Amino acid sequence: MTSDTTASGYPVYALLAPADIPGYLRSRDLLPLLGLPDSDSADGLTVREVSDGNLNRIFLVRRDPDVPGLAVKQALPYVRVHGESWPLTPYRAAAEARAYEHLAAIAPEFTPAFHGYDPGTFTLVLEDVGDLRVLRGATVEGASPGEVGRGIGVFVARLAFATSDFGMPSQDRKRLIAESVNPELCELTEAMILGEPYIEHEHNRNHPAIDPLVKELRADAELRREIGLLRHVFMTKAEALLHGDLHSGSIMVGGPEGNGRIAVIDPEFSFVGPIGFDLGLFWANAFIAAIRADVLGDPALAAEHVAQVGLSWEAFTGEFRRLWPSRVDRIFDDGFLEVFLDGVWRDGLGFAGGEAMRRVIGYAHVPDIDGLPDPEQGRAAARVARLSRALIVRRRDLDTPGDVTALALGDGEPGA
Ligand code: SR1
Ligand code: MG
Repeated sequence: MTSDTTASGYPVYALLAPADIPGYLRSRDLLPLLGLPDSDSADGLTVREVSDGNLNRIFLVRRDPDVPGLAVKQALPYVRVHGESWPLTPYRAAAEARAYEHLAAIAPEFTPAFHGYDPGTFTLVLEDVGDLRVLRGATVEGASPGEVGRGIGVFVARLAFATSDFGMPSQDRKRLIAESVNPELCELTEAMILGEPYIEHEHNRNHPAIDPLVKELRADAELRREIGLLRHVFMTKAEALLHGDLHSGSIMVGGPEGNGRIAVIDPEFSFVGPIGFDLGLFWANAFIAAIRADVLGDPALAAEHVAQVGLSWEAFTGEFRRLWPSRVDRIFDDGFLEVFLDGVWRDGLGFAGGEAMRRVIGYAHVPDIDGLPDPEQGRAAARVARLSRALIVRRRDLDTPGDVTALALGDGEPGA
């Protein structure tokens, strides 16, 4: 190890500050993307830090503050929430860059333009999609989700089909699996979503109103067995390249109603895994949004959020079936397809349960619930936890989006 290398093995690198960004873009010859000549001083650029989430610094760089320019995203060498006490190597930026390259080729209409990766500073430069809104933020403000689920269903189907054994020859697929391994972030997901919430762990927290319920859940042998099965599916089922963190904070939508452009961002958790994981994360956050709306006394909005599950499933299966005749391996026949899709549905329900559960009893909570006043916050947390358990342990009996709608909106006993 040299003095230029950290104890974790990655090179020492400087963290960017807003004042560094114009010079940084100049050094990378990226000023022409902003309509400036290479030789420009870049002094006139405005830089705004919009860092969100736990893992990165993000800067928006514009010539005109009202006209989108470029986004500069740098991986931090730690998880932000605990200061620098939770180290994480910045190599996830390389995983994110790889994922963006695939997304740009497979689903460009759902992806911000990708302008390159700098391995020396673990920094990506992307299209600035700052004129869109983060779906979670829009949801918390009470916006309708519109039909965002349709777009997400098509996005997941395109990515999944193209990078599965149906879209790629077998040897190419093996190379994709090897190139896309993302050990550190997979381990984070295994802990955050499919591990820690089910044991006593210092990372966990919950609303005090659900203390007795949380105790019950951690002593629930059926739940523990099923989360173990889902964890193992996550660890071993290399079906297709995933986004890997497809919650509503990773989806940007155009317009307050969400009916315009959809841009999927932050694919740093990308790896080859079970397709139901991407759908499940999206569904979980639709359920959470629905429960939020319901406890705030807006059942019509709650129904719109839950409807995203059916819309995305319909769009996913529709696009997957449309692509099916182009599959590269004809040993897989139409009978196989039905069994395969059924497996994706049930994996998706289980992972939705895991994702929703961790948002109320694990480490990374969401403002959809934690931003609620009391006593609604405690009631919402209890509903999310009960619904999550039902999705995890009853996923084999829940056959249609209608079945889960009934559960989520409180018609079925476990979610009520
Ligand atoms: C410690 S990181 C917590 C969460 O943030 C990311 O967006 C992932 O969802 C991860 O689980
Ligand atoms: Mg993220």
